[in-house]
Amino acid sequence: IRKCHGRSQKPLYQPSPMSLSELLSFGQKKCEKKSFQFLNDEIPIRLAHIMREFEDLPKELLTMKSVKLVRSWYDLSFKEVQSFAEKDPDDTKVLAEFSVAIQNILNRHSYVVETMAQGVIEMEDTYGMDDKISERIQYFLDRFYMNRISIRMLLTQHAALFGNITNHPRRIGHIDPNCDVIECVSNAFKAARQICEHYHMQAPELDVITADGSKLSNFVYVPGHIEHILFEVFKNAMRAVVEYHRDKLELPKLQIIVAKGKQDLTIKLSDQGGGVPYQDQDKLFQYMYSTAPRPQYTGQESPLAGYGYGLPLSRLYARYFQGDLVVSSMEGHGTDVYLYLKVNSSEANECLPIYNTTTSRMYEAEKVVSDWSSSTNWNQSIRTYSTT
Ligand code: W6P
Repeated sequence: IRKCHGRSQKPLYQPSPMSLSELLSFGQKKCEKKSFQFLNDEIPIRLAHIMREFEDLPKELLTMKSVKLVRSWYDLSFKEVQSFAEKDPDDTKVLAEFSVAIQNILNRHSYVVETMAQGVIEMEDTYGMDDKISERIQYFLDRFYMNRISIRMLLTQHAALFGNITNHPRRIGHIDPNCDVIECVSNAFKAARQICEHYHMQAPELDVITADGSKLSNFVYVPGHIEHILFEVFKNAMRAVVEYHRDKLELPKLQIIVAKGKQDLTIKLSDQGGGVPYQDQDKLFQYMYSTAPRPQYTGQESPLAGYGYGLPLSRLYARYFQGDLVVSSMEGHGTDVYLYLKVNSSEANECLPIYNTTTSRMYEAEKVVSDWSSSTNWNQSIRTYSTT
């Protein structure tokens, strides 16, 4: 990233976050040339920011072969997009080549999450893992995967709008201007129930309630993201219920409540799966903490389940458009998960990691010192930095 300051003192080459409403109106214009020009500027910037951030990772991680492989994909894709910088946007042949290049990039990066996860495992096996390294990697992976979500959103949007894929009648690319949340709930539930029944021979039922006065129409969102998140949350809830009520003939139902207010559309999933101790609730969102046995890595399979990345990634999908995913549990009873989404598409701005000096300091922190007598998961730790 060139450190280049214009007269405005604003560094150049910063990513431009788009809101859902901007993405929607951009998509409705269906101007391939405009889209080409935007992506031509924006994709290299987003790639460059995260490629620079790689450089601050611990050497122990950077030398792992899976991590090197992932970086080589980013290098290649950066060069591929850059090669269009000088090309004529009015040439339809250029636009067609660009679409092919985009599809190649999407395919090349299909298994980035699994491959990075493998890299973390390789490092752990070689050097071990401690809290400091695990915290740094958590920080990086959240930013790295958020960056990836954002790039894939833009690229798949272009591919859906201008490729020869048949679109859902209502949708503009992946955005549904009248997103049917109840249908998302139902699709995610059915998919999760299939998996649960496959492994446990039974699965809890579901009650869906819409809060009084909630008119769920005209909600602009990406149904794929909601279904992805709810699928993960349902799998966790079902597993908890089935395991907590082992050998019982009847399982307590899951419950979904959907409410739409002025700001938030909230989807709450409640299970009676025995809950999670308060101490352990943060661990649900940690990449380096997984009770599941490690899956055999083949570089082929797509389910992430075994890596335990489902919940941290789902929270990133929720946060991507300024929402959130929050777990609130009662040990001995059950768990509530709240998925918060923005009602107003103009407030649903992409949440993007940007690389700057604060970022690099996050990786330099020598040790974390607590200013409370026992380590808590609610206080902000103070970082110390070496002066060398
Ligand atoms: C649990 C643990 C969990 C995580 C995410 C969603 C639901 C649940 N239920 O017991």
